[in-house]
Amino acid sequence: MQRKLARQFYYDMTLARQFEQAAAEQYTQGNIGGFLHLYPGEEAVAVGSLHAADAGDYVVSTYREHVHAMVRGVSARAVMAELFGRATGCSGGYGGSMHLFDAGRRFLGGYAIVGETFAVAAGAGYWLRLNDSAQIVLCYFGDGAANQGTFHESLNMAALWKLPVLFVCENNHYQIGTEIHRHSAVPEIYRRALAYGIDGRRVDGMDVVAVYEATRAAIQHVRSGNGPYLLECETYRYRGHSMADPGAYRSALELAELQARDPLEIFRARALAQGWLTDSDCQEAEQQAADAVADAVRFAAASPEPMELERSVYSTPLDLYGGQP
Ligand SMILES: Cc1ncc(C[n+]2csc(CCOP(=O)(O)OP(=O)(O)O)c2C)c(N)n1
Ligand SMILES: [Mg+2]
Repeated sequence: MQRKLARQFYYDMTLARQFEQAAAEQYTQGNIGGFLHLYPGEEAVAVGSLHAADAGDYVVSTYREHVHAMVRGVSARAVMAELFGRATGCSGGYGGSMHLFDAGRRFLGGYAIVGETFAVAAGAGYWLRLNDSAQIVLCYFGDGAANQGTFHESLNMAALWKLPVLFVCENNHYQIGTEIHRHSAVPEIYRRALAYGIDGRRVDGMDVVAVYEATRAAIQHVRSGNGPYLLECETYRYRGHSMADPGAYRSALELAELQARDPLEIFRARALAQGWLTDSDCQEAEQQAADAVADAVRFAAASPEPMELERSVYSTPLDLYGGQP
């Protein structure tokens, strides 16, 4: 593996881990409102898969999408400011944690509705197909979302029309507090795609290199005009479903076992052993990530509220009345 890519993987996963930790702290301090779904444990999925895509490819994600946006190139500042609901956020402060968006980086959003992403991705894929575009769409979704009707409707149409969509399942084995064997008759999500004539496979989602390689092969399949593909990444989230969930439905033993397969630790050990990275490369990346996160929090806290808020809600701007309704 190239040193440059190895460093990028390690930096991005470290930034992801530290960013989410800082977001949790800011939420606890009351600086972030609404819902907040965090990604620790799942970093290898977004980092490995998005680095296998081209900058011109489109990305559709869920409400657990801070890391996808950042790997896509949205700055930590713009993401943190959006979490704070500030005008400098990537959605102008109107969206918050679940609605990050950056059209310039072809990041077509986080979506709060479970299963919403499938139809958005199929629509974007249809447009690309109509225009004979070489680009594809990467569509992220959770294991629970595969039980939604939109999953089946969208996969059927995507297969029928050979749409260039790579469906990436982030199978963390839980739909809020319900474990996969209790919510899914077929717990291997990739096998559901086979029913629609879509190829798919499973990959270890705790191994960033395995995710990267599997995604490259899957993208090659989709970009060559073979229609959609479903890549299922088996992963685990360390925290509760959201900040409102203490995650008491799973045992300390289960959590400890999965944390022992930490994607950052696995990659760090492998990169050092293979000579892709040195210890000081890793320390430098960790410091750089810590600085970027601290800077993002300072930036968000110092940013103004979205002053246009009233104009987007009321048909008559309040300032016509000198601020009095
Ligand atoms: C249509 C719809 N139904 C229910 C919910 C409430 N809800 C939010 S997240 C979630 C669980 C989804 O689990 P999964 O798809 O596995 O994603 P994960 O949170 O594990 O990443 C549910 C049921 C919702 N947001 N939208
Ligand atoms: Mg899940």
